[in-house]
Amino acid sequence: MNALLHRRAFVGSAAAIALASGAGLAITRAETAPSRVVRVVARKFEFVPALIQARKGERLVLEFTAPEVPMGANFADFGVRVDIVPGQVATLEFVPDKAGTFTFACDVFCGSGHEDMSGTLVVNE
Ligand SMILES: [Cu+2]
Repeated sequence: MNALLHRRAFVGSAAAIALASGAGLAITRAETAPSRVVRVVARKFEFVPALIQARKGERLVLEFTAPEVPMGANFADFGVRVDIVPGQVATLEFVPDKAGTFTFACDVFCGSGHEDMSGTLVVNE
């Protein structure tokens, strides 16, 4: 009787471990869904890097910092933008849904070179 109880408990544990493993696998898959992280510095009056490569359908995670003054990054072709505040990391996530070459620009006035402050996003198929 004791042995039977023990076995049943063991089987129960194995099932629990299998369930936990399955759940862990699902979480891992979600976390590792295709994504590309790019750190971009917005400084007077350029984005570094000025060229960002992405892939259509792949989540793009942009982490902006601005060491000098408040900036903005506007990807008008994709309808997304973010404010970049000195001392903080501004994260902008989106999934480019079309391929091509697009311009993004600073949309927060930051000084004499503001109007020319832009970068290029290349989205590959
Ligand atoms: Cu600006």
